[in-house]
Amino acid sequence: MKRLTDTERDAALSSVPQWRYAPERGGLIHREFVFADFTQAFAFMTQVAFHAEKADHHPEWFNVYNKVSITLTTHDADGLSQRDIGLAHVIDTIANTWTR
Ligand code: H2B
Repeated sequence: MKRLTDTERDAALSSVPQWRYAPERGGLIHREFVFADFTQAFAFMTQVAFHAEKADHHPEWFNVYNKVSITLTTHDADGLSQRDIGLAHVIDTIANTWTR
């Protein structure tokens, strides 16, 4: 999977406006989600995990109680690829069924 060019990246980022791009951290995107409680946060993580495993593209994430922060990057592309953008879209869709 190849890394997005600067132009491709700018276009892709505008399709996932709630994700922040962090070039200083090696070219990744990140977003924090807040749920009603731990049960909802973990249900969200479970749905994302099943999708990620099927797609063989996995989030780097950190959970404390009702918060989940997620980082997406593509190691073999050494930066952001279309797979990160695709996973961000799926994660947003899943989160929309849980967030208030
Ligand atoms: N997930 C993410 N987010 N980035 C990767 O580069 C990646 C992955 N690589 N999941 C995959 C697994 C790779 O290690 C396997 C062998 O396909």
